[in-house]
Amino acid sequence: MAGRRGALIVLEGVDRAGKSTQGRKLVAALCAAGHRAELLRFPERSTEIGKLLSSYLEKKSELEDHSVHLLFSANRWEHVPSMKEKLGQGITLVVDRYAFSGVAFTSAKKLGVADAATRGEFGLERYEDRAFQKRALQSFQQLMGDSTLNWKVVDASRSIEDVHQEIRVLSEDAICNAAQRPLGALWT
Ligand code: NYM
Ligand code: MG
Repeated sequence: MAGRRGALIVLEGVDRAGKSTQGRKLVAALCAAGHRAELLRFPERSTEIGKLLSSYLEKKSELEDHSVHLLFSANRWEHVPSMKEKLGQGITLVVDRYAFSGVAFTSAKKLGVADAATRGEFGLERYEDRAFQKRALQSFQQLMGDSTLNWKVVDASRSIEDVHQEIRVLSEDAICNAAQRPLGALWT
């Protein structure tokens, strides 16, 4: 509806939970239902900052932990102006990871100094091992407990289609509710 802002829908979770598949299907379904919706993902690897992050994740370069955390954050901030503009125009944004991944993955790192030896599994990106992912999941669970945000937990172990239907219904609700919340509140 004209004058209404779009919803900011963030898909969070551990690696290989199916976020990217679901994000693509969700945007396609929302567009088919007549909404204006676009897909974004973080890290967004195409910018200068994104390239530094991509190289780090691919283990082609080393970066100090605090600086890499801030680069992930900067990579989100460099997109905030265009995100706000789109939301203001009524476009719903489906975002494959956001700041919660930033917290969950950095804190998983901190918890894991003792077993850092699990790294180095050939062919995998940094962080993509069982022990690390388990700690990231614990971190996500903590974030959900503390947060006043509107989290919905979706069981991703079901079929792609079942998960999709649940996310689609939740997203339609979020789009209806978006108009009632001021845009500024999202970035405080
Ligand atoms: N990641 C992602 C972080 O460590 N911090 C962040 O702020 C974000 C957004 O990047 N293992 C990590 C989580 C993933 C990795 O993401 C690459 P993807 O979705 O596989 O491209
Ligand atoms: Mg990945």
